[in-house]
Amino acid sequence: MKEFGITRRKFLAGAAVGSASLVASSYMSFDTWAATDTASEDVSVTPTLCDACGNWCAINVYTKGGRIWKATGNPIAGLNKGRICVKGHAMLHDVYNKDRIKSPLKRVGANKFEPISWEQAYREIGAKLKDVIAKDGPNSLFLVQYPEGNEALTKRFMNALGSPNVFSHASTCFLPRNIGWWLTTGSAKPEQDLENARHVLFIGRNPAAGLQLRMLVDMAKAKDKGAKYVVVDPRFSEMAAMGHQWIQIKPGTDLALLLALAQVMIKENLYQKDFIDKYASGFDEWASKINDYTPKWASEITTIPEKVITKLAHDMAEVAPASVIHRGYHGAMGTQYKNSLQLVRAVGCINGLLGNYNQKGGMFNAPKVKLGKLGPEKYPQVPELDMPMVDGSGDPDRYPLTPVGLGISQAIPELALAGKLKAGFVYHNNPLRTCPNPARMIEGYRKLDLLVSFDYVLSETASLAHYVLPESYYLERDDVVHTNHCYTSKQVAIRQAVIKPLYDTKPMVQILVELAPHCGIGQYFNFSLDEYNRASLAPLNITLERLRKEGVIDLGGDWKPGEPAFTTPSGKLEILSSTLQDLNLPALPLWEEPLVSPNPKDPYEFRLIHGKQAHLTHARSINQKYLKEITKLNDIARVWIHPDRAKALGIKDGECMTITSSVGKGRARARVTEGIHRDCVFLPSGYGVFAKHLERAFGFGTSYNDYLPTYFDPVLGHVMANEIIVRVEKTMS
Ligand SMILES: Nc1nc2c(c(=O)[nH]1)N[C@H]1C(S)=C(S)[C@@H](COP(=O)(O)OP(=O)(O)OC[C@H]3O[C@@H](n4cnc5c(=O)[nH]c(N)nc54)[C@H](O)[C@@H]3O)O[C@H]1N2
Ligand SMILES: Nc1nc2c(c(=O)[nH]1)N[C@H]1C(S)=C(S)[C@@H](COP(=O)(O)OP(=O)(O)OC[C@H]3O[C@@H](n4cnc5c(=O)[nH]c(N)nc54)[C@H](O)[C@@H]3O)O[C@H]1N2
Ligand code: SF4
Ligand SMILES: [Mo]
Repeated sequence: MKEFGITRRKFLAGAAVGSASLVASSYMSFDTWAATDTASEDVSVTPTLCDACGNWCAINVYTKGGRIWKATGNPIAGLNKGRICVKGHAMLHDVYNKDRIKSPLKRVGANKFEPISWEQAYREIGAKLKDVIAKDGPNSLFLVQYPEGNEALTKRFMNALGSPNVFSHASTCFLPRNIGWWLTTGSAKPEQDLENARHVLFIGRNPAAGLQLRMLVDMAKAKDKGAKYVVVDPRFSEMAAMGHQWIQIKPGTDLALLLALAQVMIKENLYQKDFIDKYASGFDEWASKINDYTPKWASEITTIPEKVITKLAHDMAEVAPASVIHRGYHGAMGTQYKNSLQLVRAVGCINGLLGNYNQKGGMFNAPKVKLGKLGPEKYPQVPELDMPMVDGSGDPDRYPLTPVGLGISQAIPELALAGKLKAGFVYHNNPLRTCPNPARMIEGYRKLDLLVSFDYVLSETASLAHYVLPESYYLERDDVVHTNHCYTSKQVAIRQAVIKPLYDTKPMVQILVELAPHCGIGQYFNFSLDEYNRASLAPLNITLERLRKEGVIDLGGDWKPGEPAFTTPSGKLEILSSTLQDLNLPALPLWEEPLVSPNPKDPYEFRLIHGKQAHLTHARSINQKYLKEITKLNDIARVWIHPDRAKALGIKDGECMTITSSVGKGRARARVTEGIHRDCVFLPSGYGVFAKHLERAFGFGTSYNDYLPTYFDPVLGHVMANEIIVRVEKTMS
C-alpha cells in the first residue's frame, strides 16, 4: 500500500523517528492513519475525560507509538455509560491541528502576534494588572469562562485580586432553566429517572443532538420496556425522530401549552392530589387563576390542535408518577425567551401535579460527592468577597436572582464601553462568537486596557487579546478532580494527560499558580495541582494514584426513591414562589407573551430560532476537518424554511436567502422542509466563524448571534436568543 508515494514500511520507519516530527505535519489522511494500525508498535491506554464538549464523558484513550490513536467509552461512568459521540472521536485529532497555538503570544498589531516566553507574558500581564487595580480598583477586572472544573481556582484567583466579577456562559445557555427549578424545587438541576419513566415529555430539548449520552442509553432501554416519548418542538428534531409523537409548536408559546395541560389535569381531577396536598404550596391560588387556560385557548396561541393538548394531558396523567417532563436545557427553557423562566416554573409545577418527585420514573436530586479542601494552616484562605458583580448579578436592586460567579456575559462589552471594566481574562470561552451582536462585542472588548485569553487556537476573542496563553489540549493535561460524573450514584473522575504537551503549553491550573505571584497574590497559590487534588480526595479515602489508574471511581450511595425533599424557603414545591413574591415579581406561572412576534401578515417576517447538531460543539468545532466534512457531505448548514412560506417568497430548496435583522445581515442556503413551523426559520448553530486564523472554519455558514440584538432579560439578564425577528428574501445577485 502506498501513502504519499512512500511504502507503508518506509512510512512506519519514518514514524518511528519520533512522534513529534509526525505530529508537526498536521492531519494524516484516514488511509495513512489506518495504516499505522500495526501490532508492532507500543500501545498504551490512559483513562481520562473528553473535553470536546461540556459533558466530559469518561474515555480510555489509546496511543500507538506515542501518537493518539483511538478512544473507547468508560463503561463505569454514569454520564456516558461506555459511549462516545462523533465529536469525542473526531476532536482527538485536533491535538495535531495545525492551527494550535504553540507558545504564549503577544499581540503586536491587528490580528498579528509574536511568540514570547511564559516569563515575559507573566511579568507584563502582572505589571499591567497592578496598574489597572491602582487606577480603577479591582472591581474593574473580570474573568469569563465556560466553567471547566477548574472554576474553584479561577474564582480563587479573581477573588484574591479583589474582584467578584467571574462570568460564565450561563446567560447564553441555561440561566432561566436553573433559576426556575431552584425557585420551584430548591434544586437548580434536578435529574429525571429516564430508565424507569413510562412517559416523557420533551419541551424544546433535543438530547439526540444536544447530546448527553447516558440519556440516550437510558431511553433506549426504557423504550424497549414500553416507555413513550413525546417531543414538543417547532421543528422535526433528531429527538422528534426518535420519539413516538412530535407535536409541532409555534416557537415562544410553550408556556401556553403547559398551562393548558395543568388546566386539564386540575379540572378533570387527573392530578396526584395527595402529593399536592402534602408537598406543594400555592396550589389553590394557581388553580383558581388558570381556569381560562383551556386547550382551546392554548390551541390558538400554540397552533397545536385542541384535541392533541387534551390527549397529551390524559396520557401523561395516566401513567403518573412514572411520567415526567424533562427538565430542559437550552432550547425552550434556556436563555431563549422572555417567558422562559415562567415556562420552567410551569414544568416544575406540572411534575408536581404528576406527583413524580423522588419517585421511580420521575424527578430526583442526584447524590452529591463532597470533596475536601486545602487546609487553612498551610494554604492561606482568600478573604470572602461579599458583594454583587459589576453587571448587577446578585445585586438586590438589579439582578438579585442571577448568581455571582455566573453573571451576564453579554454585559461585559457594555460595561467596558461605560468605562467600568478595564481588564479581563477569557478562559475556554469565545464570547465574541457565542454572545449576541458581534459588532457590539468587538467594540466593547476593544476598549479594554488588558485582555488575556487562555485558548488553544486563535478564536475570535483570542484574536483580539493583548496576550494569549495557550492551555495544553485536554489530551495533554491534568485537571482538578471531577465529581459531576454520574447521576444515580456518587462518582469521582479525573482528566489526565495521555501524551506530553506537543508545544510550549501548560495546564490552566499551572498557569494560574505561576501567574499569581506576578499579580501580587502568590500566597494564595502556594500549591501544585497534585496537592490540590490530594486534598480534594482526602475525605473519600481514595488516593490520587488509584483515581489515575481507574479514571472513574464509583462510590455507591445510589439514589433511591422515597419521600421528596424540597429545599425552597417553605420546604414545599413552590407553585407560588415565595422568593419571587418577596421581590414583587410574578409569583405564579401564568401566561406571558414572548418579547417579539413576527407579523403574521408580512410574508417576509419570521422568528429566527437555532439549535445544536450532534456532530458539532457550539462554534468551536467546525474548524475540525472531519466534522466540517460531515456538514458538507450532508449539506446541513442550510437554514430551514417551511415550503408554503418559501413558495410565497419564490425560494426553492438549496437557493440562497438573504436574512436581515435589526443588527445583522447575512446569507444562507434554504432547506425547504415541512419539518419547520411556518412562523420561524431554523439555523443550525455551529457556524459563522470569523476568526481569520481558523482557516477551515472561517467564513463558512452564518450564526444566529449575528442577528441577535444585545438584550437583557428583565428578571435574569439573559440574552433571549430566540427573540429575533428577521426578514427573509431570495438573494438577488
Ligand atoms: N452535539 C452537541 N451536544 C451538546 C452541545 C453541543 O454544542 N453539541 N452543547 C451542550 C450544551 S452547552 C447545551 S446547552 C445542550 C443544549 O441541548 P438542547 O437544549 O437540547 O439543544 P438545542 O438544540 O439548543 O434546543 C433543543 C430544541 O429546542 C427547539 N426549540 C427552539 N425554540 C423552541 C420553542 O420555542 N419551543 C420548543 N418547544 N422548542 C424550541 C429547537 O428546535 C431544538 O430542536 O446541548 C449539550 N450537548
Ligand atoms: N454561535 C453560537 N453561539 C452560542 C451557541 C452556539 O451553539 N452557537 N451556544 C450557546 C450555548 S448553549 C453555550 S453553552 C455557549 C458556549 O459558549 P463558548 O464556551 O464560548 O463556546 P465554544 O464554541 O465551545 O467556545 C469555547 C472556546 O474554548 C476554546 N477551547 C476549546 N478547548 C479548550 C481547552 O482545552 N482549553 C482552553 N483554554 N480553551 C479551549 C475554543 O477554542 C473556543 O474558543 O454558547 C452559546 N452561544
Ligand atoms: S458528548 Fe461527545 S464530545 Fe461531549 S464529552 Fe461526550 S464524547 Fe466528548
Ligand atoms: Mo449550553
